[in-house]
Amino acid sequence: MTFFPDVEAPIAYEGPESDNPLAFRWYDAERSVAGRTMAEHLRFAVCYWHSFNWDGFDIFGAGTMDRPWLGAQSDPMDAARRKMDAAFEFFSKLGAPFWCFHDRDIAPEGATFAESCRNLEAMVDEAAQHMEATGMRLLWGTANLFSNPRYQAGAATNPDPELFAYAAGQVCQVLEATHRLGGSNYVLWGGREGYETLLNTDMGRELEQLARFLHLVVEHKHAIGFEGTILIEPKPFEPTKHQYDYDVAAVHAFLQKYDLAEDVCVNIEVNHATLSGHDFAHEVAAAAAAGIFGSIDANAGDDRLGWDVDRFPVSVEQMTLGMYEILRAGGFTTGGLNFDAKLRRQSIDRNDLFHAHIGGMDTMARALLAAGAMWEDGALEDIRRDRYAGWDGELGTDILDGRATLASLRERTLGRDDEPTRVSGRQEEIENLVARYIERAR
Ligand code: XUL
Ligand code: CO
Repeated sequence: MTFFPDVEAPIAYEGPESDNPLAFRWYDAERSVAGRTMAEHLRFAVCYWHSFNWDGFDIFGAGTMDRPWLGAQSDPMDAARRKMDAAFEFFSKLGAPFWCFHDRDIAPEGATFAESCRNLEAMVDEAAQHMEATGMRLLWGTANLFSNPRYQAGAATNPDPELFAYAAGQVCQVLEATHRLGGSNYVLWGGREGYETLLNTDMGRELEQLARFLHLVVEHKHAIGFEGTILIEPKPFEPTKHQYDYDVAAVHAFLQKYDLAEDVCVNIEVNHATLSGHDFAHEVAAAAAAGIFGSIDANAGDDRLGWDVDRFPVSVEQMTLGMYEILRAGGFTTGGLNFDAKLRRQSIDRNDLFHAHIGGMDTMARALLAAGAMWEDGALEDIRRDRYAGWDGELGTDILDGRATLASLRERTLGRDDEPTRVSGRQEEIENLVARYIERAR
């Protein structure tokens, strides 16, 4: 059975002059940019949840979309197999090399935990066969610790240790499934790891629990020989009023306090960055500076909406600034660009899934071209180097190497009767320079 009959496999690169809506105009997988192919730089992944589990329902109304693989089936496992057929048909026709899933996306929850585990194992077998047949790879797996009502008060941070134990069992199962499928990373998004009201919350205790949970995950990763990266996905709020993994800086402080910074990195989501009052580039730069940069959920928010709208990325400028920070950080190792993005509710045709991903991939490819050219020319790095040049001189190294004291610096300053020279920060000139790179990216 074919779910996407209108699309030939796989979507082809036709170049910027093409008017074919079902072709790439910028994403040319084998094209070399700044020392790697576009495919190697971008490592695109399609997410299962928004693209295959969602029929367009929202809190005000029912599903709108043409999603035959979600149609009623008497057996939930038959339904899961059908959905997986649709997903892998789409993946291989799109030509993105990776996919990502939650356990509950691919396998139905059973009446008991044991039945849920059996369902997941059976669907992991199916996934392994699909991956073998299509050459698809797994960017990451994750456990859904937020949808079932049992997790209403969180998972690791739950006031009841029985819930911690349940969640630990679930993560154990999904980490092993991810390992079996050759996943490059394992992601933990704390779907309800936060609080609704401080009035009933013991924050210190909940953070201790969360740290213990992460240590258990890291220990099990080593026990089973999983070589992928463990990633935390920061998000400031939604669904809870406050989430502990607020932003990259909060996650880094937490990892350091609990001695986890060597073992855990971050999966940065663009819309989560904007919700936390930062932007995409800031969060990547913060992660790189902290040495915990891992992977990206590539999507976009909406300037006027304060919730997680998960749009497909369309702004080359926003993405260029983020891609530039990714290149500065040395590019992806195990990470990649996962489209944790969903269609708008009125985009009801099956082919809209292709248009959305093609647009997202082309946006990121153009961003890579602009960022790659800036990086290769060293234009911004030269400016940066000049700006900090003093720190390589005698005074700068005396301070940084600990030879100067507060008092010796006072002596030095008392000895001068002029003011330090002020120089321009050149912001507008640099913004124009970046604009030229974006305009000329070809
Ligand atoms: C929720 C979100 C999740 C994670 C995986 O905002 O981004 O889909 O990416 O659990
Ligand atoms: Co995400």
